[in-house]
Amino acid sequence: MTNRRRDFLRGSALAGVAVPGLALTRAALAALPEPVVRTDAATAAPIPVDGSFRPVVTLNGWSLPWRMNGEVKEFHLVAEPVVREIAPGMTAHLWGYNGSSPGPTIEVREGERVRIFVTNRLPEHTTIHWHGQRLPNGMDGVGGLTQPQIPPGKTWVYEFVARRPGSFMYHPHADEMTQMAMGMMGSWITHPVRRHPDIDPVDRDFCILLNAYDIDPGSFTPRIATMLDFNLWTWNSRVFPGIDSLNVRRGDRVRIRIGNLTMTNHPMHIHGHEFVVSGTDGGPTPRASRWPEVTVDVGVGQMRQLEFVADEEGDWAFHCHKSHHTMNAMGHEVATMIGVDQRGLAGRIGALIPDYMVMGERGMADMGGMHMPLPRNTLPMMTGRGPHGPLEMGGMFTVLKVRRDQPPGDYRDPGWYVQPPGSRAAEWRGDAPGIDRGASGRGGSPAPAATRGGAAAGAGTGAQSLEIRVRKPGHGGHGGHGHP
Ligand SMILES: [Cu+2]
Repeated sequence: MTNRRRDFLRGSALAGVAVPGLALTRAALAALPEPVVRTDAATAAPIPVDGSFRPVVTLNGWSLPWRMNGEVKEFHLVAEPVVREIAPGMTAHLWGYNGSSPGPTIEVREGERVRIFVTNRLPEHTTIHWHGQRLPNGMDGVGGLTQPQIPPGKTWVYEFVARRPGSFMYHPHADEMTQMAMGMMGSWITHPVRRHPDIDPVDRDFCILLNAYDIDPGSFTPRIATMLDFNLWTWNSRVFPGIDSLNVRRGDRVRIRIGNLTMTNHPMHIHGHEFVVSGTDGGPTPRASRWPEVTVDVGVGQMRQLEFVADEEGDWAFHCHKSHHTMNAMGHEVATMIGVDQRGLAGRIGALIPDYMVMGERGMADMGGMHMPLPRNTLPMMTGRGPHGPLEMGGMFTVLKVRRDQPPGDYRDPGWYVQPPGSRAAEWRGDAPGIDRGASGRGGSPAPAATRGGAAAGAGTGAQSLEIRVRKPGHGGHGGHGHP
């Protein structure tokens, strides 16, 4: 956790250098709230407030400071190009707000009048749509339908009352395919003004936007025409191991607000606990409609609030359950080589193709411990190290860290969990009887596969015959990650 004020100052200075060409004069800016900018990807401490609500913690993000102008809460968003660290070792050239992608989280109280100044420093026009809000039609931010687009260099003003409490999002409704593929989005939280029958106070309140990018290894700018074949599955424009852990005290009531602005659904899964969905972008769910889950699908354009009591100590995986979404970019044209004896193959092919490398003979786990030469500005496909070895994860994965001694209100990483002696899975050292395959008629274990040719391997003879087809057809034809 870093000092916010210092970061803001440093961020402002950096942004001034990185994004020249500000169209506003100094005099014009004086009438607007100072645009606060933050460019680093550390999780910021919750914004200090007067105690009227418990602020959220945006994972690898921050909440936007405001100015009170009479009874009106004023914010200033600046749509602009940003440089985002996706994880240590890779940065992306994105578009965002106030120095970051996603933009800062906006936090208000139910019933407040809110005024948002939006300055456009992009090379093309934009708007902001306030996803899920009740507001006057002219404030809905749909370019061409409810307002003309905001031209480059101009500042427009939105103003409405935050009428209902809940978890919302904001994003452009102008050249959407480009602007959302480039990272323009943010979270909006409206806290209840008083105790709401369907909203419980919580001890920790986290906020995550699911997004996705298609950035070729070695390049910096997303391909914006991609519809499904993204290769970086991100939370708040970060991938594991760049996503901070969720650090909580044992017994804390925890809320995680998750919005999905990717082009596919994400089944979000938490280990070791059951949660309920306490709200959507439609508002708090009635208590009678809640049931325990360990996975909830967050559809495209949806928001889900997960809530649970963190009563089991440990390091618990928290991830999207689509296994391709917990991996980073790679060449997905790779053939499945499981079961193929590749001994000697690399040398023979290497004579034809320098730098050729065989992989995946025993599954892809070999990759987790492998140090492959990578192009500049990309990440290993399966990476991260835990206390017991390689984690073999990337993308939409992080860790929920539950500790009895995590101080209240302290969000710092407590390090890895030390399991009580004798409570971890371990190697069996007793007798191991053979496997009786009985009725299968095959009798005994199949012999190890021998390689013949490259495509199919015949192993054993007669009743033990087992044919393994190892080259899977049709890659790229069913929503994979490859670039056709
Ligand atoms: Cu997913």
